[in-house]
Amino acid sequence: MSSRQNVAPNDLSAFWMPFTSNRQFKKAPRMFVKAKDMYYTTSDGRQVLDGTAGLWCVNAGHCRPKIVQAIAEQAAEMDYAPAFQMGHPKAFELANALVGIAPEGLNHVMYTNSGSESVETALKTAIAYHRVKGDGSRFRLIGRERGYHGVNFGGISVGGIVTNRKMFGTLLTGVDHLPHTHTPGQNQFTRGQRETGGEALANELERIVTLHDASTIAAVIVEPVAGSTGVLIPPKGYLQKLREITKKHGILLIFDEVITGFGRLGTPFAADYFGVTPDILVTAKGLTNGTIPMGAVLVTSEIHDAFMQGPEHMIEFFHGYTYSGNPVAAAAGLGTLETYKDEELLTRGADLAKYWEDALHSLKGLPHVIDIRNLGLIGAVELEPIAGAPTKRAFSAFVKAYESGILIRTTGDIIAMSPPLIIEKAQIDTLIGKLAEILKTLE
Ligand code: PXG
Ligand code: PLP
Repeated sequence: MSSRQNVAPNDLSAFWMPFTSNRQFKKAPRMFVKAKDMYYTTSDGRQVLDGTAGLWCVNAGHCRPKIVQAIAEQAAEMDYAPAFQMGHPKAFELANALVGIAPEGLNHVMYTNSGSESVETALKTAIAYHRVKGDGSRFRLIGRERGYHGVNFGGISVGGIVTNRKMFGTLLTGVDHLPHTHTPGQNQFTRGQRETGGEALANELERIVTLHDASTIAAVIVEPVAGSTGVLIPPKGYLQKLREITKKHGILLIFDEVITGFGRLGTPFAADYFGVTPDILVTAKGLTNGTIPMGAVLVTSEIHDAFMQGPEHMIEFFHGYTYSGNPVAAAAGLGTLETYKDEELLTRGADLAKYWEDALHSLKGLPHVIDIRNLGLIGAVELEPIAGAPTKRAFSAFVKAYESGILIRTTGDIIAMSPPLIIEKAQIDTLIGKLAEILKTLE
């Protein structure tokens, strides 16, 4: 078989790339052709240190042997089994393994193929749960400003990013939003969670409940730490208070842990980090280390059991995907969880978090840096936008970073980083050191 890995495709026009400035990219493409552990190799043969775990998903680092082997063996042994009315062992094994590492009480798993599908699954489950319990008037979904819950209709409806919403018509009805937890102009350069303001922000839910009445609200969905909109760290007490209010009113609490799941904060899930257990936990990304697309939605026995009624030959929940629990994806998930376990990666971030925090905050004082935020192994550096040209300064940092051998991510004028959990201290020094040099050169 011939290797095409260093051959640049000669026509880039057919692939309409996702969330990409297509015309700019195709004039000066950035291509990765190989990856191993902490590094990508570019099509021109350079090594790039991965400061973002791909897109927040390669938590164990790249091309890890157990995952590669699990995928190869499963693809050769059985490629696909029908997802509806048939099973195969690995989907069940993986569900058990997930329940084993999940916060207590989250005992049942539904599979999807992405974070976006996991979100749709969670929202539909929440509404249907109330209905099977005879509480069909609970249909409203409450999201949050600056929330990201993927790109499907339910997710953009509860999400809070105007560019992801404004082009797409009426979206879902019956949706309301909590205020976001960011306080620009105050609390800049806070390390980790800020001490104050958490309860007051969570109490905004009481205002929404008063407006709509609790009896109409099915669920509240939040990211424990907002990732995509620039790493917004909730103040202390915020999630605890949201849990208290939702419980009091019989509203389900959904944590979207697509980014925070699988060790990102130094605990298996953010639910563990904050000591708050939701009714539904949404995952994807790190579940298969970014290899084979797969998501999982974990729910309590109370939710699962509510559906298990009526004649036994009947389908209990009219929902699922052709590829739910796909054998190759399930094998990838098992190889991934094994790798996390062997190398204690789901808690490794706890040991590195302080070093990561100090490194990030060493950028304070550099040109254009107006805020730095961090928690676990997530970090963000917010830049002052160029007047009249928002996003331009951070995007220029991104391109310069790529050229100088580090991969960072930008959203607006915020630089976000979330390295693979195998990162070594010396690599943190390289990542932040190179970023510092780049910040000094920005227009
Ligand atoms: N929920 C959350 C909290 C996410 O972060 C999704 C849902 C959707 O997952 P899928 O697999 O459908 O993309 C996400 C995804 C970025 C970035 O750099 C973030 C995501 C995806 C791509 C880029 O901000 N988050
Ligand atoms: N569209 C059509 C015409 C289909 O037949 C199906 C599945 O059978 C779908 C969409 C949904 O695809 P998936 O199950 O992969 O989400």
